[in-house]
Amino acid sequence: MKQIDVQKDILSSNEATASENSTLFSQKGIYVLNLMSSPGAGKTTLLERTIVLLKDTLSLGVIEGDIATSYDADRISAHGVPVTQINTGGACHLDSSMIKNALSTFDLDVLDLLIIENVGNLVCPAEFNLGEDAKVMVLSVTEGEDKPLKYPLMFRLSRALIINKVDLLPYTNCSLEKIIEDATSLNPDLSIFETSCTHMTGLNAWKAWLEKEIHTKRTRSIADG
Ligand SMILES: Nc1nc2c(ncn2[C@@H]2O[C@H](COP(=O)(O)OP(=O)(O)O)[C@@H](O)[C@H]2O)c(=O)[nH]1
Ligand SMILES: [Mg+2]
Repeated sequence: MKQIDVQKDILSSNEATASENSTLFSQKGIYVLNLMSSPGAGKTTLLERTIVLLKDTLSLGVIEGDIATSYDADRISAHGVPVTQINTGGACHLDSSMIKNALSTFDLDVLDLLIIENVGNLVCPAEFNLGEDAKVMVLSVTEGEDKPLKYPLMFRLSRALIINKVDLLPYTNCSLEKIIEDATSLNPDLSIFETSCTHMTGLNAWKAWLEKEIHTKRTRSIADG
């Protein structure tokens, strides 16, 4: 019996385009985040809060990935930030060629920070690099403390974990300590933030992390010429 490893081909072609995207982002001096979580964890709300915190000092752009609708793009657009909606029509993740195609809708010469909100899913988005500088994941406390060990890849590959909806902790049996312990055991370098996007807590530490990331990339590109 002959077997063709389609998965491997898809992933290696995705890597090639991700690498092209990454080179373009570096040439243009754009820092890029790939924001991932299960549906409803609070990605778009976090994005809206982040936009308010940063839009006076940085030029922002957003790519929204969803299976259907432009609901999230409409929420971002209300903040006056350039946004492009990608509808995957069923696919459970974004891939690097979708991002490449969406880039023509932005003025890349003026952008400092591009945030990509991936399709809500704790599995597939982690497998597809988009050319981003960092993967960041959001986990809300209502999803349960068992998620790091059940969905380890996303926790392993992310640079930062935002534990959101901490305002709801009193109404759940979720242990923040357990999430932090398990996530750190999978990825000791993970930066962890505890936030409530509705009560506006924990967001300054997240903002400071992001500003430092952007600054570090800029300093590195200047040093590299
Ligand atoms: N209680 C509470 N609700 C939140 C918080 N962040 C987001 N939400 C709510 O969670 C729901 C899903 O949020 P959304 O940002 O659309 O999640 P997404 O699907 O990951 O983009 C919305 O009703 C938000 O208002 C939070 O920190 N606390
Ligand atoms: Mg969303």
